[in-house]
Amino acid sequence: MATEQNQVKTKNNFDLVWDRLEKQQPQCKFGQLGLCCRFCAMGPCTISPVGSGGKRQYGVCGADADTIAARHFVRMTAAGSSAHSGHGRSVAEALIKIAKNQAPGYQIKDEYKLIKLCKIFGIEIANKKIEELALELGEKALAEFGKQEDKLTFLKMAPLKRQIIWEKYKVAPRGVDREISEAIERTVMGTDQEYKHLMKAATKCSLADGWGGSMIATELQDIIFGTPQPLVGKVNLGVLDENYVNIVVHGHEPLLSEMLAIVVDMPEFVNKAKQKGAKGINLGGICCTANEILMRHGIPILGNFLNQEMAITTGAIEIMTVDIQCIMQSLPMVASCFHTKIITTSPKAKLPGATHMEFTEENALEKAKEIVHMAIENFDNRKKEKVSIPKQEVSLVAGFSHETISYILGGRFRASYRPLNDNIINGKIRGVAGVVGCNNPKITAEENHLILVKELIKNDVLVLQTGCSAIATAKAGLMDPVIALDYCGPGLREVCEAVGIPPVIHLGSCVDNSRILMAATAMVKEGGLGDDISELPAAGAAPEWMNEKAITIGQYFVASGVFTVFGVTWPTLGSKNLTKYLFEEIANELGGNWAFESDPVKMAKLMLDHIDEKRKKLGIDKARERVLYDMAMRRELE
Ligand code: BF8
Ligand code: SF4
Repeated sequence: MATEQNQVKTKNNFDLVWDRLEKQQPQCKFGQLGLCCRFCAMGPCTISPVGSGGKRQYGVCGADADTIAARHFVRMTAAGSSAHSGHGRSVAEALIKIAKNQAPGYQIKDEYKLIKLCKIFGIEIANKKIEELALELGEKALAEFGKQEDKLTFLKMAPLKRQIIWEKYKVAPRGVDREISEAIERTVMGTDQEYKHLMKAATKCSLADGWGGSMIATELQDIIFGTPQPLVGKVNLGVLDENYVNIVVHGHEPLLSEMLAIVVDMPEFVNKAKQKGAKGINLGGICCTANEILMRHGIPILGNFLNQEMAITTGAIEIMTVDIQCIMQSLPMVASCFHTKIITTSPKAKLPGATHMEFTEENALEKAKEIVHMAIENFDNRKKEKVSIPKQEVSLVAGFSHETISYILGGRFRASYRPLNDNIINGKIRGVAGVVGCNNPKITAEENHLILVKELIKNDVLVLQTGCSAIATAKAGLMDPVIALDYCGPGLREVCEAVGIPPVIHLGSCVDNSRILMAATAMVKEGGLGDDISELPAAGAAPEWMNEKAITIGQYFVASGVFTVFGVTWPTLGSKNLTKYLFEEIANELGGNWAFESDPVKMAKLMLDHIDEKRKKLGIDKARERVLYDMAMRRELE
């Protein structure tokens, strides 16, 4: 393999993700159906798919299709939860260091949110300095990961009815680490082998992500970097500028990218760049870290997951820094055909062929300066003949949070979800959808995101977005209010025009799916739309998912009461029982359930049907019946 890669390099040629996908065909059917197990050395075992007539119904240990598919599903949720929660833990540790004055360059930007969070965590506020509060909150947040018996603090933010459901079905999570560890323990050969019981582990460790690790990441980042406010940004590869030194941040944790955002504007570095013949320094982002710095600084986004290699092929990037999650190992190989340097920065993640420059909160400012300096030096190595930047770029409005939605709708002095609820009740807005997740090379260039979101807004559904899905629709102009309004149904359009929001709202990165949970909770608490998230006319979707993290997010949406549809492929299809449980029976316990639909138009229909069913149950379905005026009626009205 190494030799092959070297040959590729010398030919100045490279494979991209789509080429590699093609070379992987045909992909293993057992794996696709969740019917392959390698959990012990009696295996690997594969189970004959239902209807194939095959005789292999049990693994060597006797595990059946239900157990094998369920164990995989549980491990996916554990992996996803560990990834988001590792991010949340880093932010809690950073807050502690900031409070102790050990993190030069960082500060507490949202004191209001700090105090709000302190109250939630039961911290006495009176007569304490901001640093003391930050330290106490950081320590309490960090302790959430290791709680052995007590339940997670943020669970009590959920609607009361939801909390009772979690208690009743014994899925209210304890410490994040404990739930992840137990999930993996239960999947070890010869341990938990009853698929519904295994699913409880998946639910607990997913809820520990949504209402734990991810929520901690989101809320504490807001304290450190500021709660996002609506702003205008730009997206697509055209945001690169051949006259500038281009630095790209890729990955998930904004701790380093925030620092780079400060350093690239420092006059000493801008002047250095100018001495090299550049007009200045241009910072851009890819994937979720891009969403984070867009939301708070308006720094442009080059693209999402599938754009990471393409970005390098522009030949115009001096440095791409990467930290954790969704980083393709191929980056250094592609970069070796250009002058681009790939820098790994996390103590947790290295890449063969990349330069490792480990970053901590203590050295962040210095490391950011070093990286910017390296980028400026590398500008000399850029080969003009290899530079080719696509022209495409489009503007978007980003920077929404569950709090800013409330301010925008109700006004700063009477911030409230009331106008949203009222417009749902009167039928101008049919419902709300969370459309999130990755993009996947198995799907034609983000087609599913675009078709689904357009279908939803056409039918008056307000769409909340995060992650790579948000970047996909932003690239198509759906987060530019002027462009997007043309795709809206009349009711949604009227509300968006009156309030001044796009019909597709960018809520941030994947850990910010916790903002969707909070927005749904705020809608329930506002009143008039039932007593629980499961009663809302709302649905979720990840039409092009690929990462295990998406499964964890979906499972915590479902376990929070949301009907959730995934596209591309579904990992339990080899087990009829488990699939029936996830697609139907789980709703009897948790109020939400999964569906799988690869056609985005049909996916939209499933979501709309669900929204309409909820409207009917709430008794607000009549409000949507609109009179269609014919010419005679119009004349009469005039
Ligand atoms: O966490 S949407 S491809 S970048 S996993 Fe990854 Fe998927 Fe993008 Fe952000 Ni989320
Ligand atoms: Fe096979 Fe059972 Fe071992 Fe899995 S755990 S590899 S099904 S013997």
